[in-house]
Amino acid sequence: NVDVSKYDWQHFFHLKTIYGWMDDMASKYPEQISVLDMGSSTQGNSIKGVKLGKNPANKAIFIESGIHAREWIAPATATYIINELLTSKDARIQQLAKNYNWIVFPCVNPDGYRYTFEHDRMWRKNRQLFGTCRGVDLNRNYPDHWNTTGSSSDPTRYDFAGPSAGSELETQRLMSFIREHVEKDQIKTYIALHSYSQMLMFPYGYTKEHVANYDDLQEFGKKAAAAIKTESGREYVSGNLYETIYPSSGGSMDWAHAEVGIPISYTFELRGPPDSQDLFILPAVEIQPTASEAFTAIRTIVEAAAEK
Ligand code: ING
Ligand code: ZN
Repeated sequence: NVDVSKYDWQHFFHLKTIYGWMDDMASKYPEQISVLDMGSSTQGNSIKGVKLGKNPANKAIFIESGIHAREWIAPATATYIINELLTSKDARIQQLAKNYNWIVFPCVNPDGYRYTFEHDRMWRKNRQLFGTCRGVDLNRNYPDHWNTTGSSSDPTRYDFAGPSAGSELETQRLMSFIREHVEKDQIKTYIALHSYSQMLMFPYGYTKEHVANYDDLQEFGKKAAAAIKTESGREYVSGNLYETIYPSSGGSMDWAHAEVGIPISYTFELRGPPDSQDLFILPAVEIQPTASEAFTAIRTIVEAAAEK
């Protein structure tokens, strides 16, 4: 059993604790938040999230994190955002909680996330079995120019795209959820959280060609980076994914933007540690400032898009 009263942003928590905390928040704030379930993963873990805000007239913002198991700062940031939207005294944040619905799934790769707590801290993929090795990189498995660049057909590799586009149950769960909710919930913004590199990126990952709303996405990204700089002094780079980090296909963001048509789509690379060999292992004291600046960036993007 899990003591969810101990949930905070000074520690990293196991999947069960995150889920227990979400249940706890839903019972504390039943008017504002409900728990959602996309269904089960390959190994039978639920993919749980929350919906904040119940005004059916509101547009929605969708946040996905933990697609890569070892990037622990991403789920921690997602729960920080949930908590801020529910409890902040800041009028600007309260406005955003009132004027938008927020759908947040902190651990879209629950098998991998558990594995990093229970066996191997540096695991990235899901835990699907392929002969003698395991794991598909779920952020290479989406059916948009699948496995055309920056991914691998070799199951032993960290960036294995899977045997076919959308082959993985976790991918299918997220795709069905988005397809079912995009119109119903008016999802206009899609944010995927990763670490590390301090980047705010938008599509495409698979080509350097520019998306139709490139200028808007670049403008919002630059504003968000400037807001982070003001808040913490950290430098985040903004740009299209292909030219900013590395060419890569089959990511959830490209799919959400190009196939589903969600106009405002970003992948954030959050902080890495100041000095370490293990760039995915962020000291827990960095959770609060990292999560805070990420939320600032998201708010900036949402507000900038609303003014257009
Ligand atoms: N970076 C991302 C990765 O999946 C990315 C970058 C995002 C690629 C979206 C493709 C699509 O490699 C990390 N750190 O995981
Ligand atoms: Zn990642």
